This record gives sequence, C-alpha cells and structure tokens, in this order.
Amino acid sequence: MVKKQNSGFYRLNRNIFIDEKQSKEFLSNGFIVTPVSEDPKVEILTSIVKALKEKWNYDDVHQQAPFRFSAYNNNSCWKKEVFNKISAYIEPFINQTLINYIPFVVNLFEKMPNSGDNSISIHQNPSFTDTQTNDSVSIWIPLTNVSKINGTIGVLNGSQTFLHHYRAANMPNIFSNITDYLINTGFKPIEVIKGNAVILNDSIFHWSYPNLSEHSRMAVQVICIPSIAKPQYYYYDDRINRLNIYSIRKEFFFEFNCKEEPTNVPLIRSIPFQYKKISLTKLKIYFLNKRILRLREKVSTVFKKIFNN
Ligand SMILES: O=C(O)CCC(=O)C(=O)O
Repeated sequence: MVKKQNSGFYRLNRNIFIDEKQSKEFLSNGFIVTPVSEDPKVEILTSIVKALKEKWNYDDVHQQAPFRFSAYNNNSCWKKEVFNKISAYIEPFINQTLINYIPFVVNLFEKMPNSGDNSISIHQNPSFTDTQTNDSVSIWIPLTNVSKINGTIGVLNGSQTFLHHYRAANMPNIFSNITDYLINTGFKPIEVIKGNAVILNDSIFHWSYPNLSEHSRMAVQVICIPSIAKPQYYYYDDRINRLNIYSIRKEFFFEFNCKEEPTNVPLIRSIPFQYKKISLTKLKIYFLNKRILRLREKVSTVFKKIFNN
C-alpha cells in the first residue's frame, strides 16, 4: 500500500518483517529491538570486530570526529573487508528477520571513554535507494549493554513518517530549531542488552548520547536495502540548491568521502531542491494529529464491537 505523506512524496507503508508483530511495531514506532538469534551474546561478532580493529588506522581519515567512525576512513581495502566479514555474519539474521533485504553498507562506531562530548548529532540516515518506493533500514548492534550513560542511541518515536524527503549524506542541519526540544524532551534512549539489535527505519530522527562511562562503546551498523531496489546516492549542492541523484553499487562506499561530490558514478538526474529547517510548532501539530487519529480509531473499534453485539 502506498500512502501520501505531508511533504508531498509517497512512501511505502508495507510489512517488511517476517514476524507480523514486529512489522506492526516498526510501522508505528520506526524501530524495534530484537535478539541477534544465531549469536545470543554476540561473541562471534565481537571477535570479528576485534580482528578488524587491529587493522583500523584511526588517523587515516577524511573527516575528524570525537568518535571513531569507519566510514570516515580512507583505506578502501579495509572498508571492503569490514563489509565482507560483517555481511557474511549478519546475512542469516537478515534472512530470518526481514523480507527480501540485503546488506548494503556496514559501519563501525566506537566511542572512547573520556573523549569529551562524543554525542553523534541529530540526523536521519541518508537515502540509499529511491525513497518513494523503498525504505532502507539500519541494523544497529552494540557490543556491550548500552544506556543513556554510555552513548546509546536516542530516537523520536514515530518521527520516521514526519518528513519523507530525499536524505543526502551531506544534507545541512535542518534540526537546529528543534535540537533543545529533541535532546531534553523528545528523544528517548533505547536501552539495549548485549545480544540484541535495534532495527531502525533510516528516516527516523535520532542521535546518540555521549559516552560518559569508563569503557569504550562499540557498535556495528548494517544498512540494508530491499534486494530488488536500485541503489542510489544523493548529493546536495547547497551553492545552487540542487540535488544530484546517482546510480551506485555497494563498492561506491569503499571509496566514499561523505563531503565530496561523486565523480565516477552515473548521474541519474539533478533536481531543484532546498532543505528547510523543521519548525517545532509543525512537529508538535503533526504528533497531536497522529494521537487524535489513533484515538478516533480506538473509539470506532469500540463502537463497532458494541453495535455488532
Ligand atoms: O553508534 C552510534 O553512536 C550512532 C549510530 C547511528 O547513528 C546509526 O546507526 O544510524
């Protein structure tokens, strides 16, 4: 089923999980938490990541950050290895959980202790395919128990349906007018016990809290797209307010530099486009309408039950 969104675009509103309950929860909240069933304590994943870390040169980056993020690394061979090793590990889990999805990008995030404010700023994940017909998801697997104290992710429940637009990897900060609201009120930290994964709709508003603990917080992100989807990359040219849409393959991300305009991939089209900052009033009205709609649905179900009896 295709549903019209407030931004004028269309998005798919279908079940993407094998388990119907998970599908329902994901459609409503924009995320679910589920055990990584084949590797209950993620020991296998932890040893794969440990071996990959031995080859991780933290200084060889195209972008500085107060946390370690494998996508910022310049070593394409190492990034390919990260993808291959972790994809092979996660594929059985994907096949048991999602309907016809494949791994497309793999990232490692590490937040070291005592490294200042290493929160990851508020964002939506980029689009990796045509967002009018397909949704991508991120499987986020922390390798330790995580909470607000050691840098778990915080999400605005249900925000995945608020703004369905093209999400360029280099999109400007559209959250500046609602940052205080999100951090102080809107975001809820997702507490996760080791052995569980969070599966996020990539358009949900989220961030991750600073790691205030004495230990490193390591996590793996596997971005998955439907197997039939055509992968795309969106680059925003803010000098002329245009969005360039490129056809890509997964190998594109091994050489990836998130700030640079792509040069060696086919351009599908270039469209006039301008990102707008989100207004707090509009966000609040949107969620109020959603609540009213849910209440009306509940009332109508109760009435149906009464009159059918
Ligand atoms: O690991 C983190 O701290 C951030 C993860 C994140 O933003 C994501 O998986 O989209």
